[in-house]
Amino acid sequence: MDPEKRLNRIVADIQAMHIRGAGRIARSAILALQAVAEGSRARDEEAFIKEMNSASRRLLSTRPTAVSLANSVRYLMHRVNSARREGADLERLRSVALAAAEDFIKESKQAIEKIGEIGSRRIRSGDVLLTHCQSDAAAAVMRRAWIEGKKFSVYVTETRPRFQGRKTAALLAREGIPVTVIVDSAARYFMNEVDKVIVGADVISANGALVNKIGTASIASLAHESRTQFIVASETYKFSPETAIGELIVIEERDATEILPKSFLKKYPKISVRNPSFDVTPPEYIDLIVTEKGIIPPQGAIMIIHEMFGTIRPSEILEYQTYRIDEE
Ligand code: RUB
Repeated sequence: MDPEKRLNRIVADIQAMHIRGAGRIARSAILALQAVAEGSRARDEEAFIKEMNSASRRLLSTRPTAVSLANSVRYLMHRVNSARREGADLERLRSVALAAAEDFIKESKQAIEKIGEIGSRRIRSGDVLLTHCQSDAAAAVMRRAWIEGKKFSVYVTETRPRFQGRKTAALLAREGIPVTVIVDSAARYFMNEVDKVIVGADVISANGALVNKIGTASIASLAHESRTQFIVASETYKFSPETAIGELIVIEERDATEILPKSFLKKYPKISVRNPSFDVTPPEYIDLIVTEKGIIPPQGAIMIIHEMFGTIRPSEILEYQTYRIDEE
């Protein structure tokens, strides 16, 4: 497919949530940049970088909360920009971009495997789990534990308004795991039966707070109230370096029609709708975060951010801000 068309298709699919989930969004953005690099007709290095920057900005504007998306773009463009600073020519820049894309995809898939392996050690036979939304990382933990022969069951919230829980339920059921689907508001009703809540992450902030699908924070507070363990499964590229320098995560608000039909909204034009897609779970409600580098308490988030991005210096802030959407 023509690279421009491929980019447009991926941008549209992320926006319409045909591609969704923080990890998949990041990998798809990388595939789009790979297509742009491969098909670029730029005549010199500057034109190539300009083309890649413009594709990066378009991708970043699709889901504002997804730090995984920003970090994946940053990962690839940091390698391209560093090569340029070292004097790489056009063909070298292209090959650096393609190698970075391949590495990101390989490493992000390995991270999910590793999270499955590490996280499954925290699941015991007889456990009753509860999960919210659809997360590849959380699913990897449950799948791995099941393959290892542990017997447990899972409550899956349907996850209004987009019902991602149905997909999770189908996925777990296909593995043979006993699954019970509940409405989101029944979480309190069942929480006393639950041993562990396990969810994925869209963002982990520097203070260890979790940004994940709307409803996660209420479930975490219920778990806290009933002394139920709350586990987050998150690849380290979902940790946000911006939050280490005081920025706040932007919470995406989506269209009213995800909640109410158009006809209803038309009939009652005075009714307003708010539809935030994510919420923030404070670190006090989180027992542990399972990453591909090991298990950390939420207070360890800042260490991961420092390890990944270095002690963030002003020059580095500038480099990553190059890809901020509001710079256009
Ligand atoms: C999906 C969601 C998921 C995280 C983690 O939200 O909140 O829990 O993205 O998923 P949306 P993964 O459906 O709005 O994208 O572990 O697969 O990255």
